Amino acid sequence: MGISVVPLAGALGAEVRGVDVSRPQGDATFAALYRAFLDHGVVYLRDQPLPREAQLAFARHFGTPEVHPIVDGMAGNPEVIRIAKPPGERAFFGTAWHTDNSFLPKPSSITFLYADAVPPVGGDTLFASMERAWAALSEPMRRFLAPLRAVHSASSAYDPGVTGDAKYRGETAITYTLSDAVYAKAEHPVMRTHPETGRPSLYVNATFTQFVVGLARAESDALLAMLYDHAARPDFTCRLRWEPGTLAMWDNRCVQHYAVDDYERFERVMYRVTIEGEAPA
Ligand SMILES: O=C(O)CCC(=O)C(=O)O
Ligand SMILES: [Fe+2]
Repeated sequence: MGISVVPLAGALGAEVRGVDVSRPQGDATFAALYRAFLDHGVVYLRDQPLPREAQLAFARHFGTPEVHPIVDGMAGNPEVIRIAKPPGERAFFGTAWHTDNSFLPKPSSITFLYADAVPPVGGDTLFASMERAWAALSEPMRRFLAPLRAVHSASSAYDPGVTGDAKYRGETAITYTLSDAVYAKAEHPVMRTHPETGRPSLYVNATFTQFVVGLARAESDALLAMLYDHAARPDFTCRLRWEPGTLAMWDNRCVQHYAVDDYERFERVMYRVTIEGEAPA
């Protein structure tokens, strides 16, 4: 049986059918899947029975899984983060627009997220095409932004002084370890070019981008607020409804995402693997 690709929305997203990740795949299958991923920014496969080792093995076909410098990985598999939300708690992981780990000098290229337990309704993930966002800016604005750089840091999302220290004291389902990585800074271009497709995209996000280098603070704040607003336009987005056994893979080099916090009463358990990226250019 061949692979088929069924788009989810006009801007990005597609379901890939006809791949059973738990079985050995030929090179042609990986090539077709990777092509769909590059074309659509985020792809997902339904009904995948996938133990952690198999998820890691699958991810390794696309690069090197990394260990998160702040969020604790699983005991036996440090490259896997268990994103669990118990019933009765509010979701906090990923509940704001971001690209994964843009605070690193080499931000994660790909994220694999596997749904193990999902609420009967709610807990969807939104994705936004930063290529669409870039292309929809006016030509003078693109010209202004193209040479600019911005500073990213994990601190506003991870500083215990800002976000509370419960996760650093092991009191939450997802636990963190305090290190210099929380306060480190990385500088990236405001417009990046995808290393494989050559397509330009807007590369700032509300979670990790702190300021645009060289602008006055008020200018930077106003500019970033406008860009965040612009990039979150529904026209550039798609929305993934998870089922147990759904495996998604998205491209952090050109896509933002947002984990919707609308299922307080229910449990949700996901497993995440990210792939080491390259310095944005
Ligand atoms: O739980 C989700 O839907 C996404 C969380 C997130 O931001 C991530 O896994 O990178
Ligand atoms: Fe994320």
